[in-house]
Amino acid sequence: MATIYIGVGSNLDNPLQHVRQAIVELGKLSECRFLTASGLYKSPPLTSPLTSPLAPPSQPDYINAVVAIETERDALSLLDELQTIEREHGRVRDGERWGPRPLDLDVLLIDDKIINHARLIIPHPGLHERSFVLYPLQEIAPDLSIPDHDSQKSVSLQELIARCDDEGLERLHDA
Ligand code: ROI
Repeated sequence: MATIYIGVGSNLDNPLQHVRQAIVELGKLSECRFLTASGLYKSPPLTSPLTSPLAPPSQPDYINAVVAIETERDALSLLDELQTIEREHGRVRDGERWGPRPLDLDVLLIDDKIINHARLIIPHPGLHERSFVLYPLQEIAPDLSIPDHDSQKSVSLQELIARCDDEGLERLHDA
């Protein structure tokens, strides 16, 4: 049985509602047991490193949360189901990497596995420096350690948080 952490994010068309509804839907994934959800967080959009930090924000603030589930399911079949949920929330994958979206569901971690697949990289590549992922994760799994793709060693969540600016992240309330 694997414990899987899933990042939930939205910044379009009533983001709070998309995130709340997505958490309910993650509770109903087939052959999965829902463990817990973090509170809801609001943050300014993290945009492409190529965008000037002085430019006005080009998209609305995000609402984020992290959910933990337990399952024996294959990671890619789970990814298919998550992408179906994204589409049901109006998400169109048009190849725009840093664009606004009604719902983003990212598989962040699967136990202490490292996966390098064309469709799925685990741990999620942005996880190490994204406050909107690290802080909600800390709330539900403070003792996590996270494997590193390069060194094959792991780093504690506490250490990543100590290195990470909170980037204007604000905890709103429980999910
Ligand atoms: N920025 C924030 N604050 N939250 C997100 O969930 C988020 N998701 C994204 C990008 C565009 C990187 N920026 C984000 O995919």
